[in-house]
This record gives sequence, C-alpha cells and structure tokens, in this order.
Amino acid sequence: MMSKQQNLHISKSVQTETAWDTLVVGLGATGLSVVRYLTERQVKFAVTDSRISPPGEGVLQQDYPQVACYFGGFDAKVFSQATRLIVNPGIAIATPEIQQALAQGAEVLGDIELFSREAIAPIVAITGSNGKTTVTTLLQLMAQASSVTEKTGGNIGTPALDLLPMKNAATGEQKTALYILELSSFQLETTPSLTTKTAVVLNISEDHLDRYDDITHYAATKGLIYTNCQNRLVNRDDVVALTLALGKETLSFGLDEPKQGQYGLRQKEHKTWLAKGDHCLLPVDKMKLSGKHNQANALAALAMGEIVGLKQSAMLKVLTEYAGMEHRTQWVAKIENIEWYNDSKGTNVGATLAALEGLEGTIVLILGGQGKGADFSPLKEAIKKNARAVILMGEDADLISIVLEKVVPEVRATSMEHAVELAAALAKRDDKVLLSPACASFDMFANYQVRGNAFINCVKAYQYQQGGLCH
Ligand code: UMA
Ligand code: ADP
Repeated sequence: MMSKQQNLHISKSVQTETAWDTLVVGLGATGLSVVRYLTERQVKFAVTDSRISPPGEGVLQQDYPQVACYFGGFDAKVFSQATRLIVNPGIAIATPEIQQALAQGAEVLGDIELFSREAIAPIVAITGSNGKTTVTTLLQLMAQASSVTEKTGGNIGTPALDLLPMKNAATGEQKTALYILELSSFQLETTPSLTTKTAVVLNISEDHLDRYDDITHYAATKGLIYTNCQNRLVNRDDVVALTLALGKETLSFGLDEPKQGQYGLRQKEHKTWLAKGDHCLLPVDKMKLSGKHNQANALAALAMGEIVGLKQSAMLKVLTEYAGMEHRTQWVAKIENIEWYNDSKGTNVGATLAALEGLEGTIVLILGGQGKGADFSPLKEAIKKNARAVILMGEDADLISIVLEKVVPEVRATSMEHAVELAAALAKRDDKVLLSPACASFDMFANYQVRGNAFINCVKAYQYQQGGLCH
C-alpha cells in the first residue's frame, strides 16, 4: 500500500547513514512528538514518510535540521538499517516494509507505548467505535472540577508524548496526578505494555474495515486496551465489547437498571435517572448532552471518574453544564420550523444510528462519503422508521443506495450546497435535517471538520436567503 519508492529523497542531513538505529515512521503530529522525545533523550534516529511533503516537515527542518529524512516513499534499505521503528498510528503494521523489519528482528512500537513506559501518574484509557472524544472530554472536565491536575491527549489531538514533563521542566510545575488518554485501534496495535488504572471499550460497531481483515480483527485490536488494566469498565449493552473483557470486569455500565455497585438508568418520580446501584444520581433531563448514547457516555465517565477518585458532586455538575462538541449532533439553525443538525463526526454506521434514534421527529438525512468497507444495512430499518428522505453524496453513494433499497425517497447531491438545497426542498414543517454521513469525508473534504463547516455555511446562507437571522 505504502511501499512505492518513487521520488525518494534525503533532505538535509549531517548524520552518516550508519549513525542512527531508530526510525520514526510517519511524521505528522505524532512523528513530531516522537522526534522531540527522542532528541531529549539523545537517541540517534531518522524519519521516513510515504508522503513527499508530510505535515510537520517545516517544523522538523527548522528545529531539527540535523535529522536524516527519507520522504516520498518507503525504502526497504532504510527500514533494514533500523533496530527499532516508532510507527505513526496512521500507518498499518501490515505495511510490507514494517513486516520485513519485524521479520529481521526490529522492535516495532507506537508513541503510546513510549508514553506508557515513562508515565508515572495513573492512566485512564478510553477506546470504542463512538463516544471516545465525548467521554474523554467529560473526564477531563470532571477531573478539573475535582481539582485534580490532569493531562489529556492521544487520539483526541495532543500526542501523548507531549503530555510528559519535559526533561528540563521548570521546578514548581504542577505535578500531573492523572493522564486521560483517548486511544484508537490504530494506536492500540503498537502498545503492548500500556498499563492503566481503568480502561473501557465503549462500544463496537463497524469502522476502519479498510485496515482490518474483519470486525473480529478490529474488535480484538480495541480489546488490547484491557491487557494490563487494573479496573476494567465494560458496556453491558454491547455483546461484542463485553466479550473483549473476558469476564474479568470489575465495573459495568448500561442503559438498564443497575445491580448493586454498577452504573445504569432508573425510573423515579416519572423521570429517568443516571444511577449507581439503587442510588439515583441525576435526572437525565438535567444533562446538557442529549440522546441515549450520551446517557451511556455519562455513565461511563462517572464510573471511570469514581475509580480514579474524582468527586461525585463535581462530576454531576459537569454533566449539567457540558453541551458537547461541534460536529456531534450539533444544532445549527431553525428555519421556518425546520431544525438543522450537523453530525459530520458521524463517520460510521453506529454514530449515524445513534443520531437517527436520538433526534425526535421526522428526519431528512444527508448521508455518504468514503464508506471504509462498512456494511450499511443496519441503517435501513432506522431510516425506514425515522426518515422522510435520504440525500446521498460522495464516493460510496451507489453502494449505500443498493443496501437501502429506497425504503424512503432518495436523491443524489453533487456538493454540500446542492445537498442543503435538496434538503430544504424535501423537508416539511417540524422536520429535522441531519447531516450524519456514516462515512469518512476525505473524498470531498480535507476532514470531517471542513465537511461540517461547509454544511453550517450552506445552512446559514440558506437561512439568510429566507430572510432569517444568521447567528
Ligand atoms: N500517512 C501516510 N504515510 C505516512 C504517515 C501517515 O500515508 O508516512 C497517512 C496515514 O495513512 C493517515 C494519515 O497520513 O491517513 C495520518 O497521518 P498524520 O500525519 O496526519 O497523523 P498524526 O498527525 O500523527 O495524527 C495521529 C492520528 N491520526 C491517525 O490515526 C490517522 C490522529 O487521530 C491523532 O489525533 C494524532 O495522531 C495524535 O495522537 C486522527 C484520526 O483520524 C484524529 N484518528 C482515527 C479516528 O479517530 O477514527 C483513528
Ligand atoms: P469518537 O471520538 O469515538 O469518534 P465522538 O464523541 O467524537 O466519538 O462522537 C463521534 C460520533 O459518534 C458523533 O456523531 C456522536 O454523536 C456519536 N456518538 C457519541 N457517543 C456515542 C455512543 N456512545 N454510541 C453511538 N454513537 C455515539
């Protein structure tokens, strides 16, 4: 896949070919954090990237001009010089050059592995197909509200190695008491000795099947998060995620009534409550986040927070204040009694199902993009039940169309502007228009944020045309 050796060039280098033995594979934010980490520890290394001009190249050349760089392809000769590879999560371990290095006895690690070998404070680790960022952010806010000095990173954005104290850190810097890590399956592939105070696989639904053999392979990779975990948290409602903990769970959450010591939902005074055992904690209508999936996320965060000693009252207060992040079933506008929602981060079938089931009323759904090899059939019933019409766009529109079998009227859009135009024409009074693509965005946009912002801009432009206020 990434074995092409075209345009390989060596950028400015003062090291000799034999001066390094560690190879940073893939630059980007992770590669740069690894470069900083290795430099601080005076390790001799080189950097390779399959991209001709990878993200982070400018910083690398400016701050580390002495580092040998091999960009524009992977060269087997470069890999065979390494005794240790530090691999970016964006690159599959199945890449032939990495497999060859492994066969020659090289050690293959990721940034999270390096981090976990050095981190002194307890680690909370969160993975799952959906809800990682929501739960990670909730925990971060809950730690802050409990006056616990946390550092939060990983797949959520800040590379984990950048959370470690600098070797020459100023004395007096607050000591980190808790690390909170969002981890992707990609990161878990190269993290054999991650040791956690508590960890969770929130749920499993099809994703990244362009990188894994099948869903079993994908789920098993997520399950690696439990390997060295002191307190496993499991989702009682997700059979696949549950099996990954191999019956050794210490704590569970789910949307049913919880047994003693477990987290779940209870009915009291005609309301649904977040509960621990038979103790009701907070009515769900007091939460700022909406939807059943966010009740599950809240329960997971409360359970993990308890394990690491956060204050329950502080955690519950966060749940009454935190309204969620952009691009996650985000309310955009109400135009002539039709509400518009941006769920561009709905990049797999599980997320789109949660959005369809979480919004009340009839939905006009904008769907499609790069399907990553997923099976879209679970959407068919939910669309039949909740949607007035579907607007398909992007690379895998045909594939999705075949599976949906036109259970509701279906039209095609050629751009986001076109999709919004079609949605405006199809939606009826009191409907909701939802962008929740169930797909990656890279066929038409730089990333899901750009896709979501394009949607918001088109909706605002339409609102303006209709004579409404834009705010
Ligand atoms: N790539 C190459 N050749 C290389 C190196 C990378 O083609 O030599 C490609 C990869 O196939 C991938 C992309 O470039 O598609 C990612 O590389 P990058 O340099 O942008 O990566 P980083 O900036 O280091 O970002 C990575 C994570 N990216 C991925 O796992 C793809 C970020 O997660 C993460 O926030 C960051 O490290 C800090 O930990 C992003 C992501 O999309 C948000 N994650 C996936 C997801 O959430 O579904 C797993
Ligand atoms: P992740 O970091 O795992 O991608 P996010 O919290 O960013 O998760 O949410 C991504 C998408 O998944 C959004 O569309 C969001 O509405 C949806 N989502 C969040 N939590 C869940 C959940 N527990 N189950 C299903 N979908 C969810």
